[in-house]
Amino acid sequence: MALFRISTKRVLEVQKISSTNLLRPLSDASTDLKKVLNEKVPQEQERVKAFRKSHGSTKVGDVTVDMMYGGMRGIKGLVWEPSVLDPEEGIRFRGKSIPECQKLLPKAPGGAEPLPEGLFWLLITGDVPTDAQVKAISQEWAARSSLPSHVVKTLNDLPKNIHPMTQFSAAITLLNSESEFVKAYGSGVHKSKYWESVYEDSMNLIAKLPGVAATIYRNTYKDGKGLGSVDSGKDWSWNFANMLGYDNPQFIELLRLYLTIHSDHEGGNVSAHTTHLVGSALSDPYLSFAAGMNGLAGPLHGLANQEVLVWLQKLRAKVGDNPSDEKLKDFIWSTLKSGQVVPGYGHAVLRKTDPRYTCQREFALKHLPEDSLFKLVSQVYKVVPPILLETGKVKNPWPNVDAHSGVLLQYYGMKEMNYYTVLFGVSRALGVLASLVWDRALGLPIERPKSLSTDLLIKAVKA
Ligand code: CMX
Repeated sequence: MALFRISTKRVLEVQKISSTNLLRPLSDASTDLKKVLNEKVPQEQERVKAFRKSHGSTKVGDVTVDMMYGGMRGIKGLVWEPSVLDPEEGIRFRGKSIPECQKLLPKAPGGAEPLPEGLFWLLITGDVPTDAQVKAISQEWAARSSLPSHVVKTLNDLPKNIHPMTQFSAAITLLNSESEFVKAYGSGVHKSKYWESVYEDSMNLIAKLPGVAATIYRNTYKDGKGLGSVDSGKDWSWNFANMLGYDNPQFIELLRLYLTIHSDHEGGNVSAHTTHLVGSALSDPYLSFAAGMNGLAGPLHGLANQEVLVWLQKLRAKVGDNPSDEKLKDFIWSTLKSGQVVPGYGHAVLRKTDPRYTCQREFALKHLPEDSLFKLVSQVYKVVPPILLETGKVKNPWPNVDAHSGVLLQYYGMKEMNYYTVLFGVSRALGVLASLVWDRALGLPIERPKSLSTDLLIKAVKA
């Protein structure tokens, strides 16, 4: 067995080289995404097969006792194609940073932010799409967007006090009545074809999520009426905003940015890993993604989107607008001393300010520089990191994506903070479902790592 070790940097380099070489854009620039994938899948299957043949027993890391008790931090144990997270630099989607995606991906007419449709194309194919390819995805998602009546009825019947994430997860689970994968599996389709129906389910699910999410929003916070119909001439975010009841072009631009940057954060985070794990049992994409959403609903993960705003409101109530740094510090220390986390700060992998935070800050500097809540968020950015460092235990004192999203939504009138994680969930579908298609295309098996009891671990270590 080859025993040389591969550093994370080397893994990233290899990933960059191989994706540039092998996931080349198709020469015909087809706007048919499934056709594009049909050509890529066999190439990629061959590449992985050859790689495993030559390096299948090469060691890529060690596992320590601390890693086992410490949430598996740092264990390289998953393959995830759409994105890789560098601790210092942040996320790269198929090798492209967020500023690169903002520059390269197609935009809506007159818009400045990337269209999430383009990001999805990039995540699933590895290619930067053309305007025509992105337009085709907008149209395809519009065409697939209708909701089955039992899902709408169930959502309409739910009490308003059910948390929006619970409603979201329940509706996604119920959507599995529509699963093409379930039908194909039931009819005995060969496993080499699984990815095709997983692709269909993924496209249908992504297309239906804005309708599900908007129904939840309007039922929970508005009069339950007024869901506009989907316009196939408009993009996914425009239609989502319209169904939510927002027509401010700047809010729609924000939504495009928001839905792009929350999409994927490599494979180890709770929502991504859960979707991948549940999918490995050949649960269909609806069940797999619903499981991932139940993980996103945790306060240490996606619910931090909501928790940041709850915390900021408490902060404001306590110290008022324009507080001194000293007053802010006292509040932050009181949060820490009461055994709570400062939401929106820290990360399991990142060791710098999250570029997803930075691009939202840039959006705020451009569109709402004088907003008082934005000013408070900026002051918190200055004051929190030194305090977290002073605790001596927080590995990353810098803000993550969740520290900035709420203030932008508040500015445009979406005040219902309990809803924010649903928006995160709609976006997260793009990354985890792109990955799920590749999981089945590459024939990845059911996931089943080995666990040990403490007694057995002590024995193993002594031996
Ligand atoms: N406030 C207070 N304490 C924090 C902290 C924060 N923002 N971030 C980490 N810590 C603490 C941990 O709770 C841990 O304390 P104990 O040793 O007492 O258990 C210690 O610092 C070490 O933790 P770590 O190794 O730095 O961080 P982890 O990898 O264990 O956890 C995360 C990462 C994100 C869960 C953590 O930083 C946190 O709870 N942050 C606040 C919640 C948040 O913003 N979550 C969203 C993350 C992004 C996302 O998934 O959407």
